[in-house]
Amino acid sequence: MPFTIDSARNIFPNTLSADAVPATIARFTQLSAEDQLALIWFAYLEMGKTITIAAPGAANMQFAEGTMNEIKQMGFREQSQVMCDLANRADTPVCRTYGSWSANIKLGFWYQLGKWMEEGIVAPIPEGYQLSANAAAVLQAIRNLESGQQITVLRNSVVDMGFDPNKLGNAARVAEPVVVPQELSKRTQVTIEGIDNATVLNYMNNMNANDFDELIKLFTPDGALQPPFQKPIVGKDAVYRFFREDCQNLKLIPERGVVEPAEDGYTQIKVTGKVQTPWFGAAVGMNMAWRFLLNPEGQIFFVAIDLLASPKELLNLVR
Ligand code: ECH
Ligand code: GLY
Ligand code: GLY
Repeated sequence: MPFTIDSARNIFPNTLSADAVPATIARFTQLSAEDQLALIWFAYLEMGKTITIAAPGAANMQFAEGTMNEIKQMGFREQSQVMCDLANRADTPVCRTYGSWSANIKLGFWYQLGKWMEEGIVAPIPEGYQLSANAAAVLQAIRNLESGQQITVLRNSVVDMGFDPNKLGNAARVAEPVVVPQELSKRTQVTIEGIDNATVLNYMNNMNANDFDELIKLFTPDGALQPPFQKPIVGKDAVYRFFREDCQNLKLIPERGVVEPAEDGYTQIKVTGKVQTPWFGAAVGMNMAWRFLLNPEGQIFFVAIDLLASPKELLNLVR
């Protein structure tokens, strides 16, 4: 039987992903809005002592500016209410606007609010705020994660806030402008121990160059990409849109991999290595795996990207 997206998801089943991330988010989601905001505030302050976060670019922020200025004009009570609404995923005008934004715009919005909270322009977390026992336990769980997992918890909790985008429809989506691909002469080429497969090397190199037009050509028309802790994004159009909205300026640093034949002339390839996000640069290297399933023509039918449970998993290439 030929592969389906569902059966493809099970290639290299021994890959251990960082289950602590969704587990921590599930506990976080149970907390009150006040606790959620205070917890992120404390986590953010603690992390800020060791890693700096890059300021979002102006191009990124233009779409959030109207809403941010609206919040700036409000009194503290109203500002706190808006922030709680976001954590509660309420149905309000601000929550709907927020829900229409790409992940990076949501992160940039909170980055600015955080600055304004420090400056006293936006309502701070009340001095001496006491986290509930549950919230304190979740904060401790976050402290115990490695940095790549910590920033993933932060990112995913911010992305989950606001009105549910699935209820808004595609027309409402707002993302930062797409950058031009890097000039050919400036591109670096990855090398991966154990891998000389052209599709995999082109995948890494095109992603690193923001060359999404070339990158998408590597996929089959019904091909799919599964981001960490998400369902597969299916079909060339949807994957292309994901690249343009959510994948700019990533740095993929694959290290090693294995290739092996699969059924029906397909090939399965697992690669492990590091990934850096433009928000933290080289300060945070996330331990990642890519699990590719290529069709007999060498096109990508499926690729899963996993955040690994531990650095030890970087060496786990068993089939
Ligand atoms: C304050 C208190 C009130 C509440 C809130 C606050 C602000 C919080 C802020 C948080 C900022 C967090 C940030 C997190 C960024 C994380 C980025 C990550 C990126 C991971 C990317 C990966 C990419 C993998 C992929 C690869 C592929 O091959 C295919 C594509 C793709 C404090 C005010 C909320 C400001 C900035 C984790 C892993 C490799 C799947 C994308
Ligand atoms: N500062 C990182 C970004 O805008 O994606
Ligand atoms: N957490 C990786 C992504 O979906 O962008």
